[in-house]
Amino acid sequence: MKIIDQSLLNILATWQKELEQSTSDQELEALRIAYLGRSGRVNELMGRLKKLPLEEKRTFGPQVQQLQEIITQGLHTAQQKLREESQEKELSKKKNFDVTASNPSIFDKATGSLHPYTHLIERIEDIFTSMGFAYAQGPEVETEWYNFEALNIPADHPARDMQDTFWLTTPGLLLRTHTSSVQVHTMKTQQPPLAVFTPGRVFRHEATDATHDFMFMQCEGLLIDKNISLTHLCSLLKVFMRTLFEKNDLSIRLRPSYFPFVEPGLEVDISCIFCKNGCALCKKTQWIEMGGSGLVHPETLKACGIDPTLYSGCAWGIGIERLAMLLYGINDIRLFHSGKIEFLKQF
Ligand code: FA5
Repeated sequence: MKIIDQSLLNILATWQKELEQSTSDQELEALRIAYLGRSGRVNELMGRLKKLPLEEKRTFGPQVQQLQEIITQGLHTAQQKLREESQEKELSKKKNFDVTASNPSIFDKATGSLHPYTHLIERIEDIFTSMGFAYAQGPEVETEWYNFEALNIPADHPARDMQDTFWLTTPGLLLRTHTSSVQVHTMKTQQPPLAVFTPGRVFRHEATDATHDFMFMQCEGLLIDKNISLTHLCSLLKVFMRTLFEKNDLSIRLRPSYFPFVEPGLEVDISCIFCKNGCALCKKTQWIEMGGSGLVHPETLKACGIDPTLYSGCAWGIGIERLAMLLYGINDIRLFHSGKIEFLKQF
């Protein structure tokens, strides 16, 4: 049946215009609701149809039905076309995908940054090499001899309890508890004079908190030559710390302490870099603890094949995270291994 009723022809014309303007699934759905939905135009016409006299119903009814079919078919065709177009687009995108092309917007956002460790170790390396020290390293899985015995800490020595150890299942093997074991490797393989620094990872079976981790980094400095004394240790520490903190008036304080592989053993403090009269960071003492140091014990020199009557040496070991925390204002040591992007992005 052909549509001849003017009001229906008007609806059809408007529908066709609106259909041409609909370019997305959402717009087509809105059109379907507006025309075929419960309160849509077609249902309105059905309501009108019910009220018409029988004679008019006979001519108007089939025209309304025809209109409904045109709209249903039109919507179906438009949806089909849209689907085909989007499939074609996807296909051509895949065909033309250049795996070698770079996307500058992604690279801008995803630029990596150096870990604070890398920053600090590079700085430490610069200072040591400028003082004539060479880089040295040793294994992280260590033997009891290198980690303890050669350092004058025999098996029954109470000093073993100072560093809680991760023992491996193979007897005599452990994860090194300090970089002092690298002193032993160096002295066993090189004859004095020697000057080395040894940044590296160490492990202790300890509970963690904001300033303690079970895996952290240390850097050791070791100088062996004839007539090395505390004066050398003091001045090396002073130059090292002043350069690292870029503070020419920074002072060093050495306090008596005990490490079996040095004699005397000394705790190294630096004057607080944040205050002159005491603050929360230095716990009102004006001093900040940095690490251990001392003159290499004759027993250690002997164990490593160096004659203590000819040579003497000084050594010191500092915690790298504790340094980084001071330098970069980091308040929790556990952040270093947290893998948190927000933390790492700041460096
Ligand atoms: C030692 O490990 C000695 N080997 C240092 C040394 C070297 C002494 C040469 C004499 C001569 P100590 O256990 O104090 O000493 O550790 C040195 C530094 O490592 C500490 O001052 C601290 O900065 C850091 N450190 C120690 N334990 C932890 C921990 N659990 N988490 C983070 N840093 C730590």
